[in-house]
Amino acid sequence: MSDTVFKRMKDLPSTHLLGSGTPMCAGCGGLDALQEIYDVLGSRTVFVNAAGCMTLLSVYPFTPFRGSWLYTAMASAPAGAQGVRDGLDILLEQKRITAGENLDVVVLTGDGAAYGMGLSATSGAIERNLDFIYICYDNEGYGNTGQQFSAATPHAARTATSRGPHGFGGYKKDLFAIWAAHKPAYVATVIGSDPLDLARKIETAKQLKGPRLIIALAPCPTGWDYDPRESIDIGKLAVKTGVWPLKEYIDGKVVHTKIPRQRLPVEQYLEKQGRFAHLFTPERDDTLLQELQAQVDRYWADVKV
Ligand SMILES: Cc1ncc(C[n+]2csc(CCOP(=O)(O)OP(=O)(O)O)c2C)c(N)n1
Ligand code: SF4
Ligand SMILES: [Mg+2]
Repeated sequence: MSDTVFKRMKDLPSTHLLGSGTPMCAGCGGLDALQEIYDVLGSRTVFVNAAGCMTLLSVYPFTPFRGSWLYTAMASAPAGAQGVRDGLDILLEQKRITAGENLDVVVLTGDGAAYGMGLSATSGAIERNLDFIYICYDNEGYGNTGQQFSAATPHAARTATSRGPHGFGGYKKDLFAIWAAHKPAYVATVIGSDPLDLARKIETAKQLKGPRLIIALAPCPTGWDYDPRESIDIGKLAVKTGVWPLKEYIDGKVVHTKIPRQRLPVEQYLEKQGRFAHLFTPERDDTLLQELQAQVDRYWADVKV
């Protein structure tokens, strides 16, 4: 992480969820998506959270949510969700709560937990057909600890642990496909900058039973190194360049909910972010830029419309 990023982080004004006194970075795309998701989910929700930026929303005994909040170890949120669901089911069976008092169990984690550390617990929970929604806000790195690379970091992005001339050498894991391979009830990608698409998908997820995943790309001014005012534009560019396909898996089929028919060049998305600055200065890295564009082109060439 560069000194500029830290300086910017220090100078940022704070924003709050539902009156919480907990400071988050201005322009946080994860918080933006969470606000929109929470609007649809409503207060009859128990959040089960693994360590990450959103953990800072709830500082015992306070939470900005109207519902409940349970904090778990990083790899264990789906196991925690199992315990909460089982507890609610027992209360229902014993008629100690009514169906109207039942709660939705919602795992909320970053990509570090969802794509990596918690994947084994997630796979087990899906196999057990656990009735839960998993929300992953994907800021493509371990944001809370200074943006080290995670299994969701895109190729060539600079992170605190991939500072070399070509950035991160690995490739972003396809969490959507990993979940879909388990044949769960629902999987969807969303982004806060497209609130209508997001709201419809959360409504759909809410109506279903069983394991359901929502992955929200979360533009992160602090970790991606850009001005917080650009968050919405960067989110829109992620969709318009085809970098972040908006899609859902339901009834065994994958459907793209927004198809960018005239895709913008990927570099319009990359050039706005300091984490990709080495692709443009001190001189253009045409090889890497072409590779990144080709990766996106290959994806869309396989999409049947
Ligand atoms: C087992 C374990 N290793 C490391 C940590 C330290 N840690 C706390 S938050 C965090 C980053 C989590 O990244 P992610 O899930 O992507 O959420 P984000 O911070 O980006 O919101 C890490 C590594 C931890 N809490 N537990
Ligand atoms: S580091 Fe990124 S994800 Fe974390 S609070 Fe700041 S903007 Fe949001
Ligand atoms: Mg993260």
